[in-house]
Amino acid sequence: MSTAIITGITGQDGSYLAECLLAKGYDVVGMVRRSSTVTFQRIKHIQDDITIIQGDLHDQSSLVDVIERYRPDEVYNLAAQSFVPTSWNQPVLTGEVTALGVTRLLEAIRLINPQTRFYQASSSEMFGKVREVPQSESTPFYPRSPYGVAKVYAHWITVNYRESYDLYAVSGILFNHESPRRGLEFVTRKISYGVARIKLGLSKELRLGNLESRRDWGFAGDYVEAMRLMLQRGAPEDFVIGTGVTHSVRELCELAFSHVGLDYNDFVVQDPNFYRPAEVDLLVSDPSKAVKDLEWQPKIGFEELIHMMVDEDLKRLALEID
Ligand code: NAP
Ligand code: G4F
Repeated sequence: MSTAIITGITGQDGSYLAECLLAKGYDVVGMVRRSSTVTFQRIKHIQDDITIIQGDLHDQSSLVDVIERYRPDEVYNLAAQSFVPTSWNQPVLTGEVTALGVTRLLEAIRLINPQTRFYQASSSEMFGKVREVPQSESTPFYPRSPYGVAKVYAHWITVNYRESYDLYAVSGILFNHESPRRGLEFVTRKISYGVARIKLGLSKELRLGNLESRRDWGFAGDYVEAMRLMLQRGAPEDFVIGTGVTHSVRELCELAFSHVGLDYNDFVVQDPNFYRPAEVDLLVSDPSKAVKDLEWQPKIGFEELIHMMVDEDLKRLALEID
């Protein structure tokens, strides 16, 4: 039985990846940081099937301890300060966790158990002000936020440890992926939750930022399978993962509101407070390498994804007000 450590197991992707690995028969160890309240909402249904250990990407000795204790076959580094706007308010923290945290983890693996296979959660935000359309593994990076800059560092340190120390270390360059477990601050969930609140009479408007920016949105449950596949190959390589289709935030609003019989024009208010100092206007992937070499395909399309998120939020809120 293989042992996998997931950092960021309490996050959206961590919870889906844990389910995916448990279904494949792995021993799953989740690293969580200490907090004053429990953050296990997304994993409470599988808590009895996994091992939880405390550790923090800020703290080298906690990472050494985790690797020494479990000597894992695979490590999936999903932990990060992952919200782009926060990276302008907390640029140093973002760099410490999202960039240097990766070096700390790679060092722990290199020194203690170099045969461990390592997955780094890289991001399409690294393409930023895109140099070509669509974006593939060979597209140059031009990050537009402290988060994007931190992810570029994390990407290259992963490549560097692979080339310097012969580690099986790979980087998955994932485009936006969403689900009913997405944090409430990200635009898809902000909209699905906002639509549900308006439909149930709990809110009158939804305040958003730039409606014209375009993203390649897929379903998180599909994307974690690609992470696993990247660690099962003969040689370590990086992959772009996305749907190859792009939509605007405005289209997302139209779809989500019309799903419950409403017109978004009656409720969406554009609020400059949600504009970013520098925007990523357009992201769209070329996932052909993953389709060919990983035999990976997204199963859930954009419309099904947004309907699923709105339906889940309606269900959850209806239970709360019952
Ligand atoms: P998420 O829901 O924000 O989860 C982030 C996780 O990191 C949480 O479990 C969080 O723990 C943990 N964490 C934060 N700081 C930490 C620290 N100092 N030490 C240890 N753990 C820490 O993010 P996600 O959407 O699942 O994304 C997973 C990863 O993929 C992230 O690295 C993200 O940047 C990257 N990514 C995401 C997407 C996407 O569209 N979702 C696309 C490309 C790349 P708490 O629960 O305690 O906060
Ligand atoms: O949902 P978002 O906050 O996601 P963003 O910035 O693309 O980042 C997410 O995807 C990355 C992969 O590309 C990950 F690496 C990262 O960790 C994160 O998961 O914003 C999407 C777009 C932006 O252009 C933003 O300006 O939606 C636009 N937007 C418009 N109004 C808004 C809002 N975004 C948010 N969060 N809130 C708004 O009110």
